[in-house]
Amino acid sequence: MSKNYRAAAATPPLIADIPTKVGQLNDYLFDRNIAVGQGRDGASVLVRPGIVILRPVSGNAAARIAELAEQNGWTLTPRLGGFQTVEIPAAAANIAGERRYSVREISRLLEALDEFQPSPVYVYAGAVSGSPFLSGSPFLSGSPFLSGSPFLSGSPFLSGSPFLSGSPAPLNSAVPADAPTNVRKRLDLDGVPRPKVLVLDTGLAVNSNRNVEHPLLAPACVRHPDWRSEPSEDATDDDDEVDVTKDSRRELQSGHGTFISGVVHQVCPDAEIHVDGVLSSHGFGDDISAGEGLFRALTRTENTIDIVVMSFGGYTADDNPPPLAAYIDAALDERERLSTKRTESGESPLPGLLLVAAAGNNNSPRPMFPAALANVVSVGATDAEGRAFFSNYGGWVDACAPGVDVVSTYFTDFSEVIEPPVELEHLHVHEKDKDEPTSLGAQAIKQEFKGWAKWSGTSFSAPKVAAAVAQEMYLTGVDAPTAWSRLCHWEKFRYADLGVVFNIR
Ligand SMILES: [Ca+2]
Repeated sequence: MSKNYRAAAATPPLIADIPTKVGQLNDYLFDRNIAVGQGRDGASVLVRPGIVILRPVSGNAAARIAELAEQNGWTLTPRLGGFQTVEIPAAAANIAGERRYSVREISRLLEALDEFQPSPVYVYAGAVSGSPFLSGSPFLSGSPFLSGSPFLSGSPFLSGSPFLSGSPAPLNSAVPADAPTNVRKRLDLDGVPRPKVLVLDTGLAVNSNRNVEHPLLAPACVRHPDWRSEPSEDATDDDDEVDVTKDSRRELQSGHGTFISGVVHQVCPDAEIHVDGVLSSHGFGDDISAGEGLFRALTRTENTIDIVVMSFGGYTADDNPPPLAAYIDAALDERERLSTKRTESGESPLPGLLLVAAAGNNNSPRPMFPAALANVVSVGATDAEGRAFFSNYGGWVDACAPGVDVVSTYFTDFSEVIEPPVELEHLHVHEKDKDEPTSLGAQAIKQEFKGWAKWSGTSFSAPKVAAAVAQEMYLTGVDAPTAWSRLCHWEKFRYADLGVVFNIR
């Protein structure tokens, strides 16, 4: 390889536009303020249009950034933790005549701010099986939900696919379930502190008085005075809303945070659960909502949270860590620093902090973040046979737990009617059943939610592992990192590319 040849080759941009629209999802993603781009190897990413994020800088660098922003008419916004964002109006990133965003403006911002190591703001989605987002390249073709017939036969997956529903918006794939008969009771051990688990997700379902809606969760979940409530379907507030759009249908991931809180509670009933909303009702968040949610929650609890559950994830353009990694590093550093300060003044140290994340549901070894970060426990999903067909896998996956047909807490009173999937008749997979009426093709489905639902995904495996760590803490008195190191000891049973097996119902 000659030096001249290398010098002559232009460096391709970190992120480029994908050549085509993404089918029916196009409008949906546009309405959610999400741009679809591709990295240098063609793998797709979801990013916010017209914005980049910069890590903390000071002195001359800060002044230089302000000067550049002034010259170019960019909006500079300080963010929690010393981050700042540089933004042009999202509308300027719109592809002319189409309802989709271009990532060209992001590329320009990245180039202009190169010396400050800017990053796109990556979009994260709740890791629910049946959600078609975030698949490998080209966009959506790697989705297992459209390729193999077994996946089309189970109704949650079918109803989660926008291509089959006849609806421009993808449907929520949680289905009603009966209340479990064997919910474990609290041990209420004398003088033993409750492990504190923070759920960063869509929030928690509350009633009109802003009290925790679900009777099982009411004694377990802590509501903080700065509870955020905003009547917008794309708000990343602390309310887990059932139907913000008022069309009598749940949004794509309505109930996700409430469900996960219930998974934590069922595995470790003595855990004290804290919730911070970082995803919208559609299940979308980004580096800013997730990073700031983490900071906000750790600050309000005076850095006493033991375990953080992040059942969401996204991909980056170069498969290197996203800005959320810097927020996580900062949170861990802060915990360490505050703890040292306490011990130096003769107080007891703060507990160690453990972060746990869902590995994602794209049946892929491509690293999904934040799960793939070295300082985050990454959790994949199993079924009765081994790896669940949708679960991501690879050396970056640390643990796994059952993630199919998980039953947990949900909205206590909601009914919705799902119209028959209009395009079903065009599919060949059901050809042999053509003459037999199916519950899917023939009639609308009415779903009544009475507090419990059944849902699948690595989203629900991650809180099982987090709660198993919490239970170990509670029973043995160690902190979360120590409990995790015991539970992932080399003697424990592992699956290849899926880590330590937590066979928790
Ligand atoms: Ca709705």
